[in-house]
Amino acid sequence: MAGDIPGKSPASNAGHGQGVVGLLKTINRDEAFEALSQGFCQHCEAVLDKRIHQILSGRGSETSLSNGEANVASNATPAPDSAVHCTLTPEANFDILLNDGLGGTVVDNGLSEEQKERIRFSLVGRKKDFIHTERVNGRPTNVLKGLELHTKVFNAKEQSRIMDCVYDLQRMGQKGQLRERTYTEPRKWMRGKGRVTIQFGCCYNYAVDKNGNPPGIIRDEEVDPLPQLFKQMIKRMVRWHILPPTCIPNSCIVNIYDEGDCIPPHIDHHDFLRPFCTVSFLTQCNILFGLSLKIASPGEFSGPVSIPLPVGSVLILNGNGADVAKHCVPAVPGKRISITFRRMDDSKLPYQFSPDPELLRIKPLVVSPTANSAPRGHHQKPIINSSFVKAIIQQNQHRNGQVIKDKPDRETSKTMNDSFLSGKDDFPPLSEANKAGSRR
Ligand SMILES: O=C(O)CCC(=O)C(=O)O
Repeated sequence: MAGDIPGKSPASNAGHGQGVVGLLKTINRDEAFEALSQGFCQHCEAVLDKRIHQILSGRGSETSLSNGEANVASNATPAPDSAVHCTLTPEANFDILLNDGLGGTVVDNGLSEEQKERIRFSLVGRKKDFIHTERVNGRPTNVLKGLELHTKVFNAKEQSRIMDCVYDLQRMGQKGQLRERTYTEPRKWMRGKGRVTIQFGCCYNYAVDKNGNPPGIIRDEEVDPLPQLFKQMIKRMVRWHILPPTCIPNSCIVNIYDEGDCIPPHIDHHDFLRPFCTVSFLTQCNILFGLSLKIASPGEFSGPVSIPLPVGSVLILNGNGADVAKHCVPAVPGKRISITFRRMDDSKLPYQFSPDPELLRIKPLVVSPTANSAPRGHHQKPIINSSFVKAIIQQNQHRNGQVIKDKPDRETSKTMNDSFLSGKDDFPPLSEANKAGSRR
């Protein structure tokens, strides 16, 4: 782990307890986690693995951060002679381009697809403890209970691939190449009103339509089936423990917002099961939640809770967060696309609907020593040791909820508000775009 960091000479990293160790002391736990969770060669992974285990079993003092790798050499998998130690690998090297679960045999840059998936899985940020108390039927109620925000689920390359797919679908819709009710592009007759929608799996009716159909799924109407890439997104969300395997989406709505477009306050129709989720692209914006959301001006709303939605993130709506609080997206600060994935209630399925076999057999990623079945060739031993991944996940779980949940309510609320306001819990710093959004 004594490798060079760009801009730092090896000399400046060495001795006097300064260098990397000194730097580590200057950053907080989350930043240290980020710095230590990617890009190491297998030898250094093994060093980290051992240290984490020693810390977990209360024996952290046996190997301090400064006493080098010698202590663990016997347990470490030696790096191939040609290996470059500790090059901080760019995120792109963990690219799996939504090929999740396709096995551990393909090796690229020394990492199999399975190893890359496990690294990506371990890097997902999970915030599950949103709190905002309002009185419901006279009782103080956390109206956000059930909301979860999972960040860094789709990386930049994947987002761009998904956007290319959406643009292709939009072009097809504009040319009349999709089924009639799949693509809807309303006339932009006033600010906030131009959001384009593309529906797959079922035709959802927002309001009583010209045929007198009430809001909900129109069972005798057909739209196009879920595109392949969207099924891969669903697969990822189930494999990465974001959506439960008991509620695999079989429909979705793509929302294409131009700057200034919005989605007004609503609770999603119960023709769709809970949980459901929305994935964000292109521009970070805020989603508002509350028992009562007010119209401030065309496209603009106000409400008690505003949650930033980073691009590449997945917001899960469940429980009170889906059914007690309303939500809305006020006029967005720039072009934004979201995809809302929902599972239809079996009794509301379109008459012509047939389940997609690919969506029936998705299983969540199993995190166990045997799951790490990477190729065992001389230069292709697993770089990510499964126990290391497990330790990271335990750390993630610890950091993201389980511990905080056990605290008394008042303290929990304070902790969450503090961390929320300070931008912790995997919220990236607010972008300029979002600052504009948060003025609302
Ligand atoms: O665009 C979003 O993130 C929210 C979408 C939404 O609320 C919906 O599709 O019902």
